[in-house]
Amino acid sequence: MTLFTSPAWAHGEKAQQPVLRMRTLHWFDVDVSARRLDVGQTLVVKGSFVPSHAWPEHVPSAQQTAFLNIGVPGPAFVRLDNRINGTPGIRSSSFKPGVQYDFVITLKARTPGRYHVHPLLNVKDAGPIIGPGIWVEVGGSAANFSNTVKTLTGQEIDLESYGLANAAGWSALWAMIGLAWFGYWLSKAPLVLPRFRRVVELGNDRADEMITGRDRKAAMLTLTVTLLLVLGGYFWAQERWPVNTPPQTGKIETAQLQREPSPLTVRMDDARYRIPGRSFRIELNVTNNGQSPVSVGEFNSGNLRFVNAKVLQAQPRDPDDLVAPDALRVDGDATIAPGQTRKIVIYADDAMWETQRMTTMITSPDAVIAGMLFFYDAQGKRWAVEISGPMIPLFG
Ligand SMILES: [Cu+2]
Repeated sequence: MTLFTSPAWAHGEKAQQPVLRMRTLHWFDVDVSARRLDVGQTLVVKGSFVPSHAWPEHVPSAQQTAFLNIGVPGPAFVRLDNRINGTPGIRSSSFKPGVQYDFVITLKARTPGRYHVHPLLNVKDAGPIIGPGIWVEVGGSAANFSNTVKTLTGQEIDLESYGLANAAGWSALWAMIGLAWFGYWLSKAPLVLPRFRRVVELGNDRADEMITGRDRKAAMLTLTVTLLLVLGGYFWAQERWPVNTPPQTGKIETAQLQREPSPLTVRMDDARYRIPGRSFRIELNVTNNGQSPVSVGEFNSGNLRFVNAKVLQAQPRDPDDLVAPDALRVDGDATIAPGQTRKIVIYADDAMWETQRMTTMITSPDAVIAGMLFFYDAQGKRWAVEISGPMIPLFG
């Protein structure tokens, strides 16, 4: 029982290959408007993601077709609105590497319970790529939930039950016709083997002799009833709902926001993961073309946040929030002055590498890692830079 109730296993976020977590999307600033709410109340999930430049060759890219959604087990919420850089996210879109997309998803709580709410991007042919999860508790009673909308023709409908009887009725009708057809042939038992033997005996040309006049009449009747129902159903629906539009399946282009160009150029020269120490050592070459000195405040990779406590204060919001508040350290002088180009060495050391099963990256045939580095100046202004490159595992 414990196996099934253990919350950390809820979505298999740990089961996703490290390469998928580190090199597809960098999620950051993900937050929810409330950690507790009641059925019928609104929950806003906000955050940003940047598709990686190091997107693996074998994984279909978000540049093709992708759709932003929320990952919670079951229909616990309904989605009221979904914006990415201000563009409505009702339809699929495509997302370019290196571009920052800010999203706002508005949900309404539907069923009471405790949910690990994740933003996720469904990438066509690749599957869902999941962002960080936050626990949200929904109280109240499911009976208080209502989900009505006004259609373009001014009709008020309840989406919880709209069209349900219609769909159930048609499904039942078709199932009955199917069963009747099946039943007719069953009534002629024995069926499969004896008839097969007859076919072999008579030869293919004369096998039709087994089909009687009554069989032909039954087939004709079934065909006529089927066609009449299809045609009748069509005319009935046209008559009853004269104005209708098909579900919209086209793609939409997501806007790109004007952002201040980054003054930083960062090259990853070397990355080594020391397995016994659960320690990532990364050598960087940083150029600061900005006006103010900057230092590294955070390394974010595969939804794990390694924070440099000297620069940034960040605490886990709940026990499953993957923030290590003091796990990033910079060797020697951490500040890069304006106009300076310098090598710095950072260490991201935390048991999270192990507990979140990131260490299986050493078994990947393509041991390339990627992550987001966040630089801060003294005023707290932040610059995000992606780094990527090959990683060498160290076993001792
Ligand atoms: Cu989760």
